Amino acid sequence: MMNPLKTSHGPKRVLPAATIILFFALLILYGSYKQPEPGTKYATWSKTWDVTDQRVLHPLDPLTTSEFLRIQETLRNKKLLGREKQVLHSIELDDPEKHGVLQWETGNPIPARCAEVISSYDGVPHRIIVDVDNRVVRENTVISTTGYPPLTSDDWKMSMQLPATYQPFLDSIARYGLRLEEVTCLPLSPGWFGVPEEGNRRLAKLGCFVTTGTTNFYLRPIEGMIVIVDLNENKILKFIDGNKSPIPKNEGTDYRLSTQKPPFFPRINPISIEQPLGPSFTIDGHHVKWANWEFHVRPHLRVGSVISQAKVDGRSVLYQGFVSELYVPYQTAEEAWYFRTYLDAGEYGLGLLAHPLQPLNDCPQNAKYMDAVFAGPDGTPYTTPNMMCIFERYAGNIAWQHAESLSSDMELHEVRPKVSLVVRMIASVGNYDYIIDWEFQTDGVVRVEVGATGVVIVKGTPIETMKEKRMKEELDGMYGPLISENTIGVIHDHFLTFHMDLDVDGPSNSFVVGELVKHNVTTGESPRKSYWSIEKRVAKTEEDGRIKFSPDHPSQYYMKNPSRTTRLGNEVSYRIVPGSFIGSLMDPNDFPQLRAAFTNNQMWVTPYNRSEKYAGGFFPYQNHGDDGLAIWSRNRPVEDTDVVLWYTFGFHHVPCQEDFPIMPTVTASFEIKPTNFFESNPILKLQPN
Ligand SMILES: [Cu+2]
Repeated sequence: MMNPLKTSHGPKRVLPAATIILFFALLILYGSYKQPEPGTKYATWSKTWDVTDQRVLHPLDPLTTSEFLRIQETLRNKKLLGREKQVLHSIELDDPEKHGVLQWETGNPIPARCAEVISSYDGVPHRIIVDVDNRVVRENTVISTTGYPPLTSDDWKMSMQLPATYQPFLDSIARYGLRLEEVTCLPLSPGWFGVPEEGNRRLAKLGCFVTTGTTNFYLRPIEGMIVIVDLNENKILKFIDGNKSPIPKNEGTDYRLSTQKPPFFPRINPISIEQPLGPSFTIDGHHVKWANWEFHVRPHLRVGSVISQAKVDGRSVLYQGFVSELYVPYQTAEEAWYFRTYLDAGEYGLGLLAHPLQPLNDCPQNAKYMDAVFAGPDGTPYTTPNMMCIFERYAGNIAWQHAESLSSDMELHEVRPKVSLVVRMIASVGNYDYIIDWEFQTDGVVRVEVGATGVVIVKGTPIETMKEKRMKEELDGMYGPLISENTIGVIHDHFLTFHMDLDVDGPSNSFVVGELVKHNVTTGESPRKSYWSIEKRVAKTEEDGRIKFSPDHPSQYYMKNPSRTTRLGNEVSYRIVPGSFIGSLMDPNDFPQLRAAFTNNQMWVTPYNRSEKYAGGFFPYQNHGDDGLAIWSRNRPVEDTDVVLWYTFGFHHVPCQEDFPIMPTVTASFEIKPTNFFESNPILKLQPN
């Protein structure tokens, strides 16, 4: 089904001004860009596979174009839009109450559609709930946390223009021999460090880059230069110009195919997945059915994508899952760097920064695509086409197999190929790109995988190579390895915290920690000296559900339904299977860590609360750590009730030369796995190819 936005009769697509500025900035930067020679395409892709549907078929369907227009009209009528000193930050579906969604069945009337509007008046942010169908404002409350909403398009535009009017900045770039048009300064979120002179000001810290000779300006920083801007007063508060490292050269920084010179990489022939009988999944609006799975999926401005009501064999597993926050602290204490401790989802917006996926390369040939409709700065809807893709993955792996070789009178070899279903979106948050995949397997496993790629943010240095002997102070002052001449890849972390509202066979669940315990054999009856077993305990309160992983004290973690057992009397559960995990090495009282205290544990379990969605708080921008998961989580009961699991994983990133000029994707993942959920292997009767 085609998106009505794409027909000539649909409303005009309006991009937020920030996007427009970035677009023009990129156009200028791209300067001499030439399209690469089109290669022979063996795989083809048809736009008629677009699946975005603008009807509201499910209570959790995202707001449609006509709903956005109705909200815009309602806000205008109530004088809540278009007012002086008014800024619209976001409009999203206000999820209906969970019990209403759970009771809803296909064919029932859709519960009242409400939108959550975040808008500031004279700098004071409000949360406004608009009843979309009845065109009335249901609530209008001031949001009172220490943080601010993400930067607006005007903030971007104004702050980027300020350095050009500031003489010390102009003098400084002249000393580098740079012209104004060769330099761009981008606003960075400043974090919060209790610095008195920053007080209660709304700030951005601009980092400056040289744009000539490359599209990859991130690799050409003017090191040590930071322009601190007061966003409310439209003025430069402070200019830091502390380091006079040379600007790293532009040779080798470009990653576009059109700029590469031979010899090229050995040719790999085009590859695609053939599905002569078509895909095995269906999408009705935003509801996906495939094999033994069904779920709802929608784009989201802040968190990128939301999976809801995932059921296997008609039994509920996950009410809702999404990236709750993404914390990226850089590990240097220098003046131009210490504040770079980003909370990307809440400070920038993963859905806002999602690019249209490129068919055949971002997603395989057999993918279907879903558009997103969001509201621009004046409330007018616009489309991000192909924001998500859904495809069946066959990577040549095996779902199960056995060949019988010990018994000579049997010739047995049974094998089943592993095919899974992937839901993907990619957020390009400035220099970094995050590939967020939800993979549904026929055996009931759900794998959440995040890939990180893009450009490593770098620090300029006078050091050209590591071959000369260096003073200890010089090495200590690097804060990361040399990844190219005069270019340091600064050490940092990526923490991804997922909100996983597991509802295993129903909403009332209990979290179980199964400790693996060593026992000594002391009876003398066996040559063995030791063995291990599992000792389970049920988390009664939030405190019991806070988990720090330790390889020396292995445990297994389950979400069970205490009122369901298998025919054998085993407790029906899903196991949370950690993949790569990391813990923060920062001091828990360090300012960034106070704001990202949700990363102090790898797992938290909290009672379900409709308002507790964002681990870093509602407005992480400059907040003081006074809102978010670590604040909500006290010692509430979590046994046999509706609970949410928060899972943090990610990477410690010590960059290396291979990360230059663009980083090969690294991935981290975790799984939820049925454990005594089914009576036996659920894919026993899977058909072979
Ligand atoms: Cu990294």
